Amino acid sequence: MILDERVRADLAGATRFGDVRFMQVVDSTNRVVLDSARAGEPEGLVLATDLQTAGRGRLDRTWEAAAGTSLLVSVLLRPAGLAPGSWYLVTAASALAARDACENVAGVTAEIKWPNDLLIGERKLAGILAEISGGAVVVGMGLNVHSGPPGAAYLDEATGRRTSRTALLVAWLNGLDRLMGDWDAVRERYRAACTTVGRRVRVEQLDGGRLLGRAEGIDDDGRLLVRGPDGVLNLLSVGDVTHLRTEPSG
Ligand code: BT5
Repeated sequence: MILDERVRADLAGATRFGDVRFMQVVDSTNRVVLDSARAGEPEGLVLATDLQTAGRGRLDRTWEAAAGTSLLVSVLLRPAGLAPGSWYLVTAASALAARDACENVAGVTAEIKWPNDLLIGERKLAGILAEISGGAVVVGMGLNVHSGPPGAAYLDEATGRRTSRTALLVAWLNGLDRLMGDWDAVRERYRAACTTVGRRVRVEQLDGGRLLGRAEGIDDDGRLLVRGPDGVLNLLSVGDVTHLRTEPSG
């Protein structure tokens, strides 16, 4: 991935991302940036890599990407003035900026599945992991560009040509910088863009439980509202959602 001085200088001049770093190989960009956050590093640190040896997903899962095929990046943010209950808006902004970057750079329209996966059809194109430490949020994104694991979507397959990871990174950081702080707009844009709302869904919950129902909305705390078959409205903060095409059978 090419991150030359001009790219860095442009980002430093136009956005809060004044310290954009690249490492050929790292265990996890989130791990490194989270350690920097804990050490007091200011907002604006960005770390991208070509290869992670221990890429993290949510809930102790792993993120897989062959060397040089994906945009693998983490950013350090310190969202001043945002109540802790509203910090989901930072990941919502990251997902919106990622969707916009795919649209503007590659011409690909991805869907946002709650809480912040990017999909093409029902296949996962990108995942976002937010980790919090003190007043910092580290947002990491893995976006499949030149290839992806079996069953995953990737941009070059969708477009039939090669999309620059650098161009995607620059677009994502510029978009994220603009959205940060504009929280009312983020809340509304995220609600409008999240295609989980209105769908029949299956949700695997943290406790191993499973819920089938219809997603009716997203509340002001970012929770997904799912009406179960018993008519009860469930408020979900975490969980794995599958969009269902047909009426669930049980
Ligand atoms: C996520 O987790 O979707 C968040 C992924 C965040 C990865 C980035 S890469 C840069 C930064 N540094 C890190 O260490 N992490 C962040 P989750 O919703 O738990 O999804 C993980 C699941 O997605 C896995 O269990 C696999 O089933 C699947 N998966 C793994 N790699 C994938 C890929 N490249 N494309 C699509 N799906 C993948």
